[in-house]
Amino acid sequence: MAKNTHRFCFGPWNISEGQDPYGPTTRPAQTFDWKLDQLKARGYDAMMFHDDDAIPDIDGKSWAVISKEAKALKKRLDDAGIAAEMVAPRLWFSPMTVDGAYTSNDPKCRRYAIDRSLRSIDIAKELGTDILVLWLAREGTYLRESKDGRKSVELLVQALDKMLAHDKKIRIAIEPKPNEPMDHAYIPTIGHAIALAHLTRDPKRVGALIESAHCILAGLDPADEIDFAMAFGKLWSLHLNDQNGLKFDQDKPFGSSNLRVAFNQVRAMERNGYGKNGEYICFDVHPFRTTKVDHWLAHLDNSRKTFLRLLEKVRSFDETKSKQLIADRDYQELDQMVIQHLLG
Ligand code: XLS
Ligand code: MG
Repeated sequence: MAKNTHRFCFGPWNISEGQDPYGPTTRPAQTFDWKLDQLKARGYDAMMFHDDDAIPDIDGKSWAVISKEAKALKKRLDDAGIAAEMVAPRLWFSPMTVDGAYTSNDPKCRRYAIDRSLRSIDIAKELGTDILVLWLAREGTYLRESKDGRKSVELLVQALDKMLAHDKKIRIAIEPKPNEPMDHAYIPTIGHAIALAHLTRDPKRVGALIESAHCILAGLDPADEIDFAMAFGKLWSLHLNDQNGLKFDQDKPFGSSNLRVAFNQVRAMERNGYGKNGEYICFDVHPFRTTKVDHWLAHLDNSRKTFLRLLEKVRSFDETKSKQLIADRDYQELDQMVIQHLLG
């Protein structure tokens, strides 16, 4: 197996209980401490946090209480030797974000979203990470006529500017996704995220997070999205997983649907040096609903195992031969070479 030169993480939500829109949980709820113990036992390096993973019932708490709880969590993480990779405000649950967060048509709701984001930045600081992840879940529409797309861009920029002004060190990684829960999201791809960064007061501190499944849902190749973001020096986090085409959001184990697409993602990461500046590899994967309690964490073990096997495949790929085939425009043979290499 390839030498593990990468650092890995996942979030508490990746040990999910099996509920879907059509049925209840299939596994019992576990405590946060149990999840942290599992993460550590599996040799992971860091945990990702939604703001309310870190501070449950965050909306009802004062900053004095939040800061005390964040400090206690930091100590718990330090004792376990686990870092916090990022904090992400969960802006899709509250009644205040029914019609969007930063792009809601209601100014009171927009204020709520910004205040909660600033709080998440303060929590990130307490937990020792400078990365705020924004999955812009409800920034979009079910009905295009219900919002003004141009105004929505301006509202997003205003919100980002407030966050950047709030903390001079924070870096914002936008996690694009083209749909679900919305029909159409405003920031569906990495190109949109990077373009948005350039309208803000400090473009250097606005970058991106790529999730494999989200690229596939946009009809794009995640490897191209990785190359694109890294050409701008803006890939600050990565959610590896898989997705079987244009279906519901599946968050399958990495490589589960398309090994070749997974291979090309690892190849893009390698050629761009992903991880050299301390970036983590996060697996945003979920167990299948059918998974029994006994096998509850296997999707995380398997995703990392597949990643490491593919890393080996990337490093042993015959680059000289592939260059010759490219020079000869023999793409048919190149195709077969990749297939044989993956099968071998
Ligand atoms: C959902 C997203 C979410 C983010 C974190 O589709 O992937 O899990 O990664 O807010
Ligand atoms: Mg994700």
